[in-house]
Amino acid sequence: MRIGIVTASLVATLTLAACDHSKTELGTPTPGGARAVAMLHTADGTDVGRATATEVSGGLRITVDANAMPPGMHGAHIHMTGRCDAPDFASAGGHWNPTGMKHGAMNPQGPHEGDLPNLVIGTDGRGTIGVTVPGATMAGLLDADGSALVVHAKPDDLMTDPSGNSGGRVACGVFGTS
Ligand SMILES: [Cu+2]
Repeated sequence: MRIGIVTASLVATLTLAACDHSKTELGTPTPGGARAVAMLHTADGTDVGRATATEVSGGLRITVDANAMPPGMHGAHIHMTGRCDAPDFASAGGHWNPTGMKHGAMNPQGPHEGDLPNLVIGTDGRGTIGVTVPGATMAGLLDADGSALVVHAKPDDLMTDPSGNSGGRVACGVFGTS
């Protein structure tokens, strides 16, 4: 048994040594990192999935797991205010943009920290996003007025300020710790 423990700790040591460069690599999981969750719902209150934000090296890891949504591409962003008042979710405000950039990953003056890749919903009504947002912090996400994950009716062109021509807001969820 003792040999087993020594072997396990040796493997752990070697693994740490081998991955030493990862300390500064964007997106590396942070031990004990905080996590926030947003339950997504439509204007009529239907549950359509969830989003998570997790502290990682150099930023926040954002995931979206959506279901029962219309197939196709939908713009998805973190918006600046943690309020999802139906029917239009305008209460969530504009995109989370603490660094004062323009909208879109393809915009030379972008992106907003809240800009995410399009959410691609399949014929089964399901879709996911998994992305790391560099520079984003949990303290910023969960500031005094919070933040929300918003899914739009149309694709985000990832370029046109302020919201990529992504149309109306069809689902929304307020980030909170759980
Ligand atoms: Cu949006």
